[in-house]
Amino acid sequence: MKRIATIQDISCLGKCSLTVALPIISAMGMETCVVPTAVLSTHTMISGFTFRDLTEDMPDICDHWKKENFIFDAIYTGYLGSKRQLAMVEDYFAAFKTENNLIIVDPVIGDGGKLYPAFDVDFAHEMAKLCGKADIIMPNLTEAAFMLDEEYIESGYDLEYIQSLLKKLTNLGAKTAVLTGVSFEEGKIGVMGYDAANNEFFHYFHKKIDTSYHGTGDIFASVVVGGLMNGFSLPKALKIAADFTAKCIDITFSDPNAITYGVNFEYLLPELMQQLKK
Ligand code: PXL
Repeated sequence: MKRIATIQDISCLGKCSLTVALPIISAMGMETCVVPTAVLSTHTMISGFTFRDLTEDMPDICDHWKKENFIFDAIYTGYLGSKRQLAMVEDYFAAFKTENNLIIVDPVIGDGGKLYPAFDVDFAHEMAKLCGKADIIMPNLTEAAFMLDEEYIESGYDLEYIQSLLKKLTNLGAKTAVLTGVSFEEGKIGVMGYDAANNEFFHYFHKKIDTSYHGTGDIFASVVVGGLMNGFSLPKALKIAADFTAKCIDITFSDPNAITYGVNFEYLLPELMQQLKK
């Protein structure tokens, strides 16, 4: 059984970070080891959230795992709360990177042209440094713009612009960069990736649903991790993840009784399992 370590917060209610990564990656057949970086009552988009910092536990967990010689097939990071945590995550990479495993960084710092409330431009630059240590990074356009000091362009950009962003992202040091939320035409949205070693671009687009929900980036990234660990190529894992995330949004949007702070991914997990058999 493959073993994944995922380092991100627990938002007790809010369907994001560890509360989606853990069920999704486990359901996809992997042992999911969690490093909770903080406990929040909800994600930071709901006002009044509580926050207990678990930074001090991070080095101890790392040291214990190292002492016991645990190995991981992937290390996947999501929302991280401070520069100190970024430095500690680098220690995890140093401790557990092997020739055969994957470091996957989802640089969760913002969306819709804005950084999340807890972050500033300086943090974006530090996150860019962490991306330099990864095999695969998966920013959205907002995160890419902030990490690269580029202007955020919401729409109307062309293929050349996206390709140049992808090249700049891999110039940070990551082997492969995937940009999410890319849209060249009305009604379609998807992902575009770049494998720097082979100078190859790849993409996948699907129908755009005109709404957004919190946590869908974490769902997407978790399914990509699970897909890769199931032996799918990155383009195939991206397709599975994009279709799954889009369907989660679709069924939530069309349910008048649905909650508004996240999507109903749980309902679709059995269908995701079926995908793995194909
Ligand atoms: O979904 C990303 C995310 C994860 N964790 C926390 C967040 C956010 C986005 O705002 O606030 C705590």
